[in-house]
Order: sequence, then structure tokens, then C-alpha cells
Amino acid sequence: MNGRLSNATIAKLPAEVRVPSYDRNSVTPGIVHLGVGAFHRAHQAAYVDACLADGESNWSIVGVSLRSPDTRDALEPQDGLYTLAIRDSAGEQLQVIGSIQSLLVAPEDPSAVLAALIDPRIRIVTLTITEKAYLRAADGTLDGAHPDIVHDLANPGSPRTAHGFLAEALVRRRANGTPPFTVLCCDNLPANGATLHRLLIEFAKLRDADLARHVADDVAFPSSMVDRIVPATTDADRARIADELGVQDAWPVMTEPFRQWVIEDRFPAGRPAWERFGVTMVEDVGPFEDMKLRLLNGAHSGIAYLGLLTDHATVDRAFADPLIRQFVDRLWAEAVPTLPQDAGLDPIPYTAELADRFSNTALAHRTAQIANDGSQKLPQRIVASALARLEAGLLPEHLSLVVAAWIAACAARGGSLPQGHFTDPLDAALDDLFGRNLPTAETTAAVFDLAGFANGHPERHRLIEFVATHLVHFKQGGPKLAFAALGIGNEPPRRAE
Ligand code: CS2
Repeated sequence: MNGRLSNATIAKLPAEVRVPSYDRNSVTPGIVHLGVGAFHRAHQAAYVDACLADGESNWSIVGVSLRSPDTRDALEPQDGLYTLAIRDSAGEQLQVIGSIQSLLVAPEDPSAVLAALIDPRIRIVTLTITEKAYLRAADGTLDGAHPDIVHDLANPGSPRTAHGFLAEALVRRRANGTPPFTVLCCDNLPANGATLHRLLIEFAKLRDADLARHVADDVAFPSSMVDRIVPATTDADRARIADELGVQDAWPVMTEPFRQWVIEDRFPAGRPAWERFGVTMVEDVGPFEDMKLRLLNGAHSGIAYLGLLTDHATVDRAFADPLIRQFVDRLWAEAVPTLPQDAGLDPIPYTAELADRFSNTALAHRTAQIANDGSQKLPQRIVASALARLEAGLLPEHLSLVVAAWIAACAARGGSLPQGHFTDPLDAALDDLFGRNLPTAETTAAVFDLAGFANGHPERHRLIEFVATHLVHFKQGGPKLAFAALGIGNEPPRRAE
């Protein structure tokens, strides 16, 4: 293999590999991205790459990792370049993305991250830091007792959290007379911009009231809905891509052809002309977000836990299982009536497209990957729709089964599933709870308390009853019995004609 993907080797790549058509040396940064993982590199960075190629040269990205140096270590020797492999049954198309101009690792050098954030050329800060990094307590408010929040309040000049970095950068920009950046949350949270805005105001209040007013009044937090399926890269992917490129790429990113980004158009400091590259700019992202979280992500979580419990390692295999497929169709039918009816979005073609996307065998999207952090994901994916149904006098039989499958899958680790097969911020508390062997209804209620599911909601108790019933079935006869209780898989045999 001849060397490494980089500015120097890019001209020698095979002709069918798309490469940046712009001069990477003449672009300047306009965006700091916090959480420069595979999803960002398959999604926002690809859209920004198209803008740079279109001549919008002042929007390149400074990529920041808030935790591990892995991405920087892989991409820095490659001048920030990496391959995006767009895969489906028709084959694989490779595109080298050039929009990430530099990479920083926050724990190594927090001042370098702050320096990037206060650079007047930076007008947008985007985030994909995963649900758990928003550090919400079970009631949804900022977890002010979290050690990293406590640390950041005591050490504002060397933060660890996104909250700490954003707040300190806004303080310094204001002192320097630099207008605030726009904060664009790209995580799968409900009302993600508004949620982050609220959390940052809470954080700022713990510093000083004036900063809280500044964050509340002067900083824009548009919400956005992001969508693209991005399985974790495997060593086999690395080897195949190196073969196709003729050079090594330490961290190519795998994805599907589909992509979607819907953004609320509130960018006082300016923005790239994303709409020219398929981004939908809207006034209110809410209906798009609900549809995506409840239909795509809700089904994903269902497929992940049921797939793990029935020994399916990938989404496409689990989805090809007729019982799981039937379950997902019914889950969608249950979730659809909870979506806003007047937003002009049609869930029927949307779920048909999801079915195609979940059937993409070229992705090998691992069920264990999606299973991570269920306590953080299920509230907006599943619990919200289940509660909406109960409020409307409808049953949440299939939605509640996903919550039960999550609890059953968590409890199966160290038994039928390998220890640590997937992880959750609540793992220690869950292990402790499972070890107490309480009656199922009590275990379920305790899980709801720990995870803050349906916190304070009048229908909480009824939802717990549904979940506990399914959980008893899981314990007594596994997914088969849980499905059978819903009439899935035990239809009477067809009569011979
Ligand atoms: C998945 C998402 O891992 C998960 O929890 O449901 O990452 C999903 O693939 C993306 O949201 C798709 O846009």
C-alpha cells in the first residue's frame, strides 16, 4: 500500500473516487463542530463540503472531540481528509471529504478549543455530542450535581462539557466585542435547539445572572432534524477502502445514500447556503423531528433490542425476521396517530422508505450499536408516543413492548448476551436493581424512576403496567411469548384450499 490519504496523495486516487474540487488551502473556518464522530463526518461535514466546492470558501470546519483523541489521531496525518463510503445493494460510491480543516481534542488543550470558539470568523457552532452529553437529570433539567458541571463552574477557563465551552466562549466573545455565534444542535433530542438553549441558560445562571440573560436574549439556537444511518466502521471496511483507494485511510466512514437535514432558519451571524444542497430550511422543525424520532429512531430502538434478544446482529437481518417486521409495522401504526396531523408530512411513504433503508444489507448496522444509551433515547423515541396514546384513550401495546425489550436486553447482559455488549449511563444502577430480584412491577417502576421515563406524568402508572406485563412475558418465554401475546407469530395456520 502506497502511503496515506492526504493532500499530497489525493491527486493519485482512482478517477471514480470523488475528491474536493476546491483549493483546501484557500478556505477559512466558519464553523466549530463539537463531537467530530462518524455521524458528523457522514452528514454535516458532507453538506459543508458541497458548499465549499460551490465557492463558499469561508465555512470550513474546526472539528473538536470532547473526549477521545482517536479521530484527531486518525485524521491529522491525513490533513483532515477521510473517505465517505456510500453503500447499498447497487454498490459503493467513494467520496473524499475535505471540509474539516483542523482537529482539536478538548481534554488535551481546552484553551485551544476556546481560542477557536472566540475566533470572529466562527459564526456557527454545531454539535453532535450524543444524548447523554447534555447532562440532564431525570426530570430533564440540567444535572447541576454532575461532576463535570461542578468542575466547569469552578474552572471556567478549562471546561470539560459542551455547556462549559459554549458559556465561556460567549463570555469572552462578548468581552471582545465579537457577536455571538449561532448554536446549531444536531443531536436526536426533541426540540434539540430549544432544549440546549434551556440547559445553557440553566448552566449560565449557575455562573451569573447577566450571562444567563445574554444567552437567553442574544444567542440563537435553531433546532434541526438530522438523518443519515451511519454504522460504525470495521477493520474490514478499512481494508476494503484502502484497496479501492490505493492508499490507507485510518478512518473512513460508512453510510447510506439517503440523507436529510431540516433546519430552522435563524442564523443572525450568517450561514452557508445549505438549501442549495438539499437542506430544508424551515420556520419550525418540530413536525419533522417528531416524525423522525418516533418513526425512524423509535423503530430502530425496537429492532435493536428485539434483534439482540432473538440473536440478530444487524438491523437488516432483524428486519428480515417476519415477526420483527410485523411488529415494526404495528409499532409504526401505533406511533403515526401521535404525530401532528396538519404539518403536511405524510408518514405512509416515509415508513415505506424507512423499510427500504432498514433493509440495506450493505450497511451491516449493528443492533448492539443502536442499543447503547437506551435510557437517554427511549423518552423521545418511544415513551412520548406511548404517553400521547394513553392521553388520547388509545393503547400503547407495541410501544410499551420496546421499553420492556430494552429492560430485558439490559438484564440479559452477562447471561444470554455478552457482558458489556452495549452500554448505558445507568448501567451501575440497573445492575444493582436487577441484582435485587424484585417483583417485575417494582423493577419496572424503579427503572422508570432511574431513567426519568414519564416523570410526573398522569399516565405514568398505566404505562408501567403495560411494560411490566410484557416484561413478564419476556421472562417466561422470551420475545416469542411477548409477540404471541400481541397475536404476532401465532396466527392460525392457513387452511388448505
Ligand atoms: C440510531 C441513530 O444509534 C441510534 O440510536 O437510531 O443513530 C440513527 O441511525 C440516526 O438517527 C439516523 O439518522
